[in-house]
Amino acid sequence: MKYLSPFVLGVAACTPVPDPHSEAAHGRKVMALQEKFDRFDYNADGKITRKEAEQGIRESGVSGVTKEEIDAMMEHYDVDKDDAISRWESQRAIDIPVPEHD
Ligand SMILES: [Ca+2]
Ligand SMILES: [Ca+2]
Repeated sequence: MKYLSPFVLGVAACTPVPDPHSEAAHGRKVMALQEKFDRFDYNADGKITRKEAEQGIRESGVSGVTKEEIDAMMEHYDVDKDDAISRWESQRAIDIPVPEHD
């Protein structure tokens, strides 16, 4: 199973840092994630629904994302299973790495 992470993908793309584990790098990641989160949260209710995630991925220009990959992503991030990714859930994703795929 492949886990897709638009947050982490976007963060990685815009914040190349020499030491990804430093405090400063972590701070930058969190800041980049906040921006990403706000961009994906189209109706600004503090949660990213599956629909918003799909729209965000599409508008990010990420192609070839399947429905199954979005399902896996939502499942991975949506800790409390309310079918939406809350801000704290997205922040948690930074501290708990997304499983690597082959
Ligand atoms: Ca929303
Ligand atoms: Ca949730």
